[in-house]
Amino acid sequence: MLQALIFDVDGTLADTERQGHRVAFNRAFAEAGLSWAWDEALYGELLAVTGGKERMRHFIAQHHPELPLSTADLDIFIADLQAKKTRHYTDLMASGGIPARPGVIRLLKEAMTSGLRLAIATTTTPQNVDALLAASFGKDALDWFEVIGAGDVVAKKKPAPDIYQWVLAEMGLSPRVCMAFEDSENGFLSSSAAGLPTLVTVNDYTAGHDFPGALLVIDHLGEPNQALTCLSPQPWPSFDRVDVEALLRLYAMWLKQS
Ligand code: XBP
Ligand code: MG
Repeated sequence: MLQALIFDVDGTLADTERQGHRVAFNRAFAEAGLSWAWDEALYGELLAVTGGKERMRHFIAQHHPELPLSTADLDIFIADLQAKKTRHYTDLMASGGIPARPGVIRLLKEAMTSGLRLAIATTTTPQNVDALLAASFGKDALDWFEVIGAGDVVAKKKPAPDIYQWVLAEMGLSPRVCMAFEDSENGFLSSSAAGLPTLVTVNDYTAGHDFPGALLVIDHLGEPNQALTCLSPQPWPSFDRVDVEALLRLYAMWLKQS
């Protein structure tokens, strides 16, 4: 029986990358006196690397190998930039935030009413999760999630399954009684490798990604006045939004074939 829903954060709960994290990175670079600026196109490419510290390390290796820093100094340099960036991100959230994606708050509340347990499995930092939830989900939203698996709580980030495995262990659940919600190829690979059936809501950075075996690939979870579009599998019984009843149908179909 389906017991828990485990949500990714960035790109899934809210579309935080383009106007949130990317802007925060650029403000951190400026604060550090660096001329670096990640435009929307470059950021889309850099998203292939999950984790802000890992992404900056990749960017430096690719675009600024000339940086005269020893390995130890580079670690310190990146950690300092990430601290600056996290402060800028949480300030951005506090000053207006990024809205929850369509249907997310509705489904979370319906899931709680139905007795489904909720958790988060994300590559971003716990501070960023707290800031987004407080700004865009309401001050009690932090209590909705039994477990928040975030950032460096695991050594290997998505697409490795570690963060989902950590959350499952904390909840004492098998992956087969849970469902994951993701937005990106890295996230989908992570939840799938951990054995969870996964529903994907794409965004404009991930619409071209592949999600073989996903329960459903849709543009968003839908609202009564904002019907979703199903991208895969076609044809899917026509319905305008994902509610708990739809999740249970998807889960039953997945159980039968898995
Ligand atoms: C998305 C990420 C994060 C953010 C930046 O996480 O990969 O790294 O892009 O946040 P997810 P940090 O989709 O798993 O929620 O700078 O805090 O890493
Ligand atoms: Mg994501």
